[in-house]
This record gives sequence, C-alpha cells and structure tokens, in this order.
Amino acid sequence: MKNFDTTLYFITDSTGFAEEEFLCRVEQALKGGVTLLQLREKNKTTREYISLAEKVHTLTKKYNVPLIIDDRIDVAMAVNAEGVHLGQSDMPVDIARRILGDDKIIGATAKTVPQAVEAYRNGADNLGVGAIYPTTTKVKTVITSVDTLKEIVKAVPIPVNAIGGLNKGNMDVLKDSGIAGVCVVSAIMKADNPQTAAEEIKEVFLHL
Ligand code: TZP
Ligand code: MG
Repeated sequence: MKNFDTTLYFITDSTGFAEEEFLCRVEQALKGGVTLLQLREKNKTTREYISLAEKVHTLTKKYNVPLIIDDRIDVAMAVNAEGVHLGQSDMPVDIARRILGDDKIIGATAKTVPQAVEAYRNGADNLGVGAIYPTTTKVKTVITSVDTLKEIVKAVPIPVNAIGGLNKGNMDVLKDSGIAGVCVVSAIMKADNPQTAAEEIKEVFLHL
C-alpha cells in the first residue's frame, strides 16, 4: 500500500561530506521530522550509489520514512527503496511504472502545466516544481514562478511540492499555493544543526 507524506521532503546531497558525517546529518534530519527522503547522487558509481543507498535505507526504515532514489530505477530496485524520482531527462514515468509496478512511489519533476499533466497521466504519484528561488545546489534548472506552481497544483490531483532555494525565512510566497509540502536540500543538509533546521522548516510550512 502506498502511503506517503510529502510535507517535509528532504533531498540529500553528500557533496563535501565524509560518509560518516553525511549519514549522521541524514539521521539528524530524520529525527527532526522529515516525512520523505530522497537520496540524490550525481557523481557516484553504481556500486557506490547502491552501497550508500543501503545505509541510508537502514536509517529511513528506523524512522519509518520512505526512501526515494533520484534518477536510478536500478538502484531503487537493488535496495528495495520505496520509490524513485524522475526528472525530464530521466526514464519516462510510464516506463518506470511498468517496471516498478503500482506499489512504488514515482515522483516527477515538472516546470510547466503540460509537463505536470503528462507526468500525472503517465502514473506519477507526486510532483516537484521549481526552482522557486535560485539555488546553490548543483542542478540544471530554471526559475519557476509561484503562479505556475499554483496552476500546476490546480491541474493535477496529486501532491505537489515546491523546491529550490527554500529555507525557513522565505516560504511566505508559498502561502495559499495549495502545495502539499516543500523539498529542501541545503537548508537542512548544510545547517549547523540539521535536526533543528528540519523542525523549524516543518513548523514554518505547517503555519503558512
Ligand atoms: N531541483 C530544482 S531546484 C533543486 C532541484 C534538485 C535543488 C534545490 O536545492 P536547495 O539547496 O534546497 O536550493
Ligand atoms: Mg534526475
């Protein structure tokens, strides 16, 4: 049964951290109330990605949080992760759905209403929309307006999350947008205290 909550969707980035420090930060974030966690690795070999995913999965299971693997269906299957996240250049959602079956969570990136509707029709369970603000995280993206975000929320019946440059001090623009949650990388990953950062971001979002 697919049961997931995208309120505080933490996307990891291990860049610059030793593995032990990375895993420690991931666990702190989970303690802080992250509801969904995506492992996002762009520079690892397949073997390294699987090895890290196994370790992160052990942590997410401890906190009952679904693990989503960015881009890689094979890695998700290898570690029996709860789902995958697919961008516009990754495997098409309908093909991923055929491979993974109905029980896995498949999220998709959408920057326009047509992309959002297509992803939904192809079987996506949730969408990430952005970047809302410029981001320091390594990603090929463009700014998506809050108006487009709101149109996407109205166009599809699945949870939509805002992403990009979000932190506890700049989420006011998301008020009344209808989003189900926020996706955050650096505001948690690079925080002095990832647990407090997660707690605070969740609190601010829930009281928008
Ligand atoms: N997609 C759009 S922006 C982004 C991704 C993966 C990165 C968001 O990172 P941060 O650090 O929360 O700005
Ligand atoms: Mg991708």
